[in-house]
Amino acid sequence: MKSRVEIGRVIKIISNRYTVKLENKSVIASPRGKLRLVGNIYAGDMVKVVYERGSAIIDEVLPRKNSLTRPNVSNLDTVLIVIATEPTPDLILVDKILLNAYQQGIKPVLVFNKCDMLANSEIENIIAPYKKHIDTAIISAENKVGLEQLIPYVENKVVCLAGQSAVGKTSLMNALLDLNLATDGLAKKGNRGKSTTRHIEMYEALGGIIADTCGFNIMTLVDIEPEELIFYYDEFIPLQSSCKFKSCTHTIEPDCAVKKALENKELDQGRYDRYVHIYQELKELRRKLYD
Ligand SMILES: Nc1nc2c(ncn2[C@@H]2O[C@H](COP(=O)(O)OP(=O)(O)O)[C@@H](O)[C@H]2O)c(=O)[nH]1
Ligand SMILES: [Mg+2]
Ligand SMILES: [Zn+2]
Repeated sequence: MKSRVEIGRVIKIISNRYTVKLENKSVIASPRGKLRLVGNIYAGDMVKVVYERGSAIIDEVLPRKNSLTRPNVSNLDTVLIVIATEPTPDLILVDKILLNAYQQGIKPVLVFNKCDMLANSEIENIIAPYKKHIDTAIISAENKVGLEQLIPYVENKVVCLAGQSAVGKTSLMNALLDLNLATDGLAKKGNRGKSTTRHIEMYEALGGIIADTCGFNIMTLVDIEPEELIFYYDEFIPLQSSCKFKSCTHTIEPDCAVKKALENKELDQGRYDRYVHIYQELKELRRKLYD
């Protein structure tokens, strides 16, 4: 007799227990063979589940659309990059998360939280350079202000929250789950917001699912060749052909159109300075790897 095969999404991993959300129910499943090795199954993975002697077995992981690591999450549509009035925004981290999102084909949205603590004009000044490149939202998770702006990025999507500690990621997730409760009554309350490498859980909200923290550790690094970094900065691309050197990295080369545009205040200095910082970090990393 051929056994029943179902396809579902892994939404919770605690040690070696995997919760798979199937069409109408969730099951706790054990992985087969090699899949049992830690790190082979990500939260967000679509998997084939078969039943043997009444137990659910994860038989296969379907190809991933994209992924972030440590904690491992996959098949994301949106990453909400959270910054806040305090702690002081770490914009280098924001840019690294952005680069990871671009590289993986995940839509990034910059969310400024704790808007109750700072004048709107000051918040606008901080996020202005980003507005040319990505969608932004100004919110207060605690006071549930501005959350409706996030609905299009969360509704029926697979989402993760990323950003420094204490910016309000868990508060935002709780607020989104409450929004869920208010709109369709399906929110699953409970032990929310824990996520380590051994315990990662995604929550159902607005027809989609959300992970509290994704790929945080790895975002201190970006897996991009230093010379390829220029292609991730859309404002550099039209200038490249005006640089003296075709492969100009816009750092130390003479007759650089990007540096000229900076002098003319046509580009954002902060964003450029962070580009140089990340470029040098990538160069240093490669030097350490290959020297
Ligand atoms: N004033 C204010 N504080 C907030 C807001 N959202 C979160 N917080 C506070 O920020 C702190 C860190 O929040 P948390 O959600 O744990 O941050 P996480 O580390 O990013 O998950 C907590 O004390 C929250 O109460 C907000 O909108 N306004
Ligand atoms: Mg948290
Ligand atoms: Zn240049």
